[in-house]
Amino acid sequence: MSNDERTFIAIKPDGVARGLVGEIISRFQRKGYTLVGLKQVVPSKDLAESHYEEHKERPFFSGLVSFITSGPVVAMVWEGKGSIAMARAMIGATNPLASAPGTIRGDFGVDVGRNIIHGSDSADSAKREIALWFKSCELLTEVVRSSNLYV
Ligand code: FUP
Repeated sequence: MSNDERTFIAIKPDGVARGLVGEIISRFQRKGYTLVGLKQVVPSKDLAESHYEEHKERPFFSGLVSFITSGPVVAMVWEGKGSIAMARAMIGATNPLASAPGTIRGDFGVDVGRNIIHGSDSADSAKREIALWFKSCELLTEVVRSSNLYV
């Protein structure tokens, strides 16, 4: 497991509108991860459809795309040991009502269609989503880590 594993995280329009950006960034920082990319964008329909292409046959797809394009999204890339799986654990289950308290969705949400945040579910998804949302020049190449975080 490498110390420079990267994952794509997006705070969805509901999370931004509800003022949860600082809280969410703080959780990843306190865990020990490093923010290597950050921007706020209102995603285009093309970007949203590509991001969620695995769900294009699902009944909730059009509602999901219209929601995700309805306002600003805070797109981020976080780096650190085990970041892909750990971010998913910190985010919680897809349905906030099934997410344990202590997770982001478990602490702040109640509706699957307004579940605050997205996190890549695998190394392949992380690679694909980072390339979809960010140009390589928008990501840090030389990362200064917190001291005393790794052996
Ligand atoms: P997750 O990886 O936890 O974000 O969940 P999925 O990739 O399975 O689903 C992507 C998004 O589709 C969810 F964040 C919310 C939405 N969704 C629904 O609106 N209804 C559903 O029944 C399932 C997912």
